[in-house]
Amino acid sequence: MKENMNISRRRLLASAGGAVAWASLGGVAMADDTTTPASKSNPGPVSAEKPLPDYAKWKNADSMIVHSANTIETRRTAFGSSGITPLDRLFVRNNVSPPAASIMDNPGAWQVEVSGVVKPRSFTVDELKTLGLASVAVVMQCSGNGRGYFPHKPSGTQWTVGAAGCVVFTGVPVKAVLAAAGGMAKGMAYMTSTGGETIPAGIDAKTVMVERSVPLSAMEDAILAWEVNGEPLPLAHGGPLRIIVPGYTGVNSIKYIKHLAFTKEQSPANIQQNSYRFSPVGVKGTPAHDSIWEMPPKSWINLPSDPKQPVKAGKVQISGVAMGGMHAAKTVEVSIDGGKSWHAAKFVGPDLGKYAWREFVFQADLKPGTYELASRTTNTKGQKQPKERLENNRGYINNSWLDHAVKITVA
Ligand SMILES: Nc1nc2c(c(=O)[nH]1)N[C@H]1C(S)=C(S)[C@@H](COP(=O)(O)O)O[C@H]1N2
Ligand SMILES: [Mo]
Repeated sequence: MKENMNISRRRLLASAGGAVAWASLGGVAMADDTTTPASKSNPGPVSAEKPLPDYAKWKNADSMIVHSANTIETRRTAFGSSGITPLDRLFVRNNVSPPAASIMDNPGAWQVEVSGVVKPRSFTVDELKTLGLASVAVVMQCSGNGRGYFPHKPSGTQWTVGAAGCVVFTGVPVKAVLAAAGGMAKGMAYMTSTGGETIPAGIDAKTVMVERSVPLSAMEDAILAWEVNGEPLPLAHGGPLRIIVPGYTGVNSIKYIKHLAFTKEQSPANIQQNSYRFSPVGVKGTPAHDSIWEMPPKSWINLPSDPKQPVKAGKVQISGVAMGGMHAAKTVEVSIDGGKSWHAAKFVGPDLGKYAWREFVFQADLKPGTYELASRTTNTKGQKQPKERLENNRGYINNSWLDHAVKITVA
């Protein structure tokens, strides 16, 4: 049996479908890179029976929905109310299987190569720690968060709200690393990061490598991080070292970064050229379509949100999270009648900066009955969370307030 698997593995690796085969042998369908219909690649959102994979065993199982070994979502009722997502409840998403746990044996010795600079060189994490120190609270959110609400059932993980969390990363500003490498070489337009996954021989690297380019403007607040929420960055979240591109969707924040390059062009990797592109429904992404980079304003209600748990009539604290994308969330409104009327909600807890989300609450006095709860936010630039999603083939960037509304029963 085992031998047969090895034989077919070798065959698959030698074939054109090798890349996909490698990913699935690692326990995943390459959700964001295949064109498999949703019905085939995704059995649906709730799969409570699946165990947490070894590299994420330390997660709080009751708080998570395990879609697959590489796609693990936070339950809507499990975010907590402090505005910071506890690490053991933070979602995990890997496009391909993560590297071996042994890369965490000596995190200080992990090396990142820096190129497209005046003095190209490598830095160990220990060396980076001498160059600067910065902390930033960010919403880490998968580009496909909310994909489960698209009616055309895009292929990929059917995330609802939980492919997102707000955490504090600590590391060194990319700008300080750039200065230590003599500044940028002339004519560069992108900051390109490469993940530390080992790509098996026989596969065209471009088809599977996790390498993303973002415009140079994204460097402003970017850091190379080795710590999250005060803890050493675990493998599941990109340890020993990860780039954090605040305000951008998760895919742009490359884990276990092994190469940081300033480049004239965007990465030739498929994940840059054709995946994570905003293309019309039914049309595959190409370089001609917009890349999925900056996040728009978005909010949703977390509590109460369980349709199976009737809420006690009387005073109810309706709470959730609001993020502003590239600019701070400024106001949030809550509706209890499916968006017919709106009420101002209040922010709760500290303001952790423009890239963080903020907890909000609206206190309602509810009589027995059913209610449709929704929220919508506006950021400091006046950008509003829309009622409708923007349709696109792969179901990216869903910030529709209507899609995120929840029906509750008050008894
Ligand atoms: N090296 C590498 N970096 C990666 C990925 C990956 O597969 N490999 N996945 C990206 C995607 S799609 C997301 S949403 C985030 C998820 O980060 P998390 O697992 O820490 O929540 O990591 C990004 N960085
Ligand atoms: Mo993602």
